[in-house]
Amino acid sequence: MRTMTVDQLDPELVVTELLDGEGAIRLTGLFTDAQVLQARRAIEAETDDAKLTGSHFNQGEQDAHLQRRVWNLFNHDPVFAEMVGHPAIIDSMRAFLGTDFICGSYCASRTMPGFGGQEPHIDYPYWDYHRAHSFPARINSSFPLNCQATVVIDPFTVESGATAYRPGSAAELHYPTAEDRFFDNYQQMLGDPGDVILFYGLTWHCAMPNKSDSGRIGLLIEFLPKFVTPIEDMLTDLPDGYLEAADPVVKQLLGQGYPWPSQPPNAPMTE
Ligand SMILES: O=C(O)CCC(=O)C(=O)O
Repeated sequence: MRTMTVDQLDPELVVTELLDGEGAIRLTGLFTDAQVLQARRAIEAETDDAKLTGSHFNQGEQDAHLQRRVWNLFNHDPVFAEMVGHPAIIDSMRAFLGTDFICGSYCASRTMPGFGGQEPHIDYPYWDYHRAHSFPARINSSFPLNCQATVVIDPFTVESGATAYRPGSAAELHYPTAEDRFFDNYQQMLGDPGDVILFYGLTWHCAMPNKSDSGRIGLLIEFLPKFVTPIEDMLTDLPDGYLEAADPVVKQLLGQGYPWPSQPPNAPMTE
């Protein structure tokens, strides 16, 4: 996986690497140890054994208690809004998805020791793409309608089960099946706390078994062009006044800059 520091970042390179290259790129050292620690403490507190409820699990996940989720991170510690708004992420997404892109989901995934790994999947066009008949004719991967970002909070190693992916698999929009023999040919998104891995959500990927003796936290962010419906409802539970007080980038990420749907349709935006 191509790796670069913030100083080396060229958003156009992100575009070519995600669309024409492996489909994933690692940006190193975006966040300080203090930010990472603050994020880790918040997720560990939320996913502590004593606090677990059904909302921490995905429906149908087999060993659900070993992959714990915290949804809508905008609604948790302020460090999460800081992280999603990092200029290196925002500049990359502006180049990849257009300047008015939004955030479609922002959650934490904490895999616990003994977690057995996920099924290979794609994140876009969402998890039901195996029902291909419910999507438009000739839907394809020729331009991006999604980007995923993983913020590495605990070391992403082979032992801790760093996300596995099939390089180049986004080139053809296809939900991976057993015939694709994903586990015969994959790489892992290895990274250090504070790194961010960007990948095109059509890339086949999955969390791998956690064979370490501690939890492995990653923050999973989905970005979308402004006109695509988010997968996660991040507005309903926000505290009163949150949006009014939010900075402009967070407002944009939460879809506040986009006028539609409205009745009647408002006039188009001007630059
Ligand atoms: O936690 C990971 O390594 C990836 C998780 C993932 O792909 C997902 O939950 O959709």
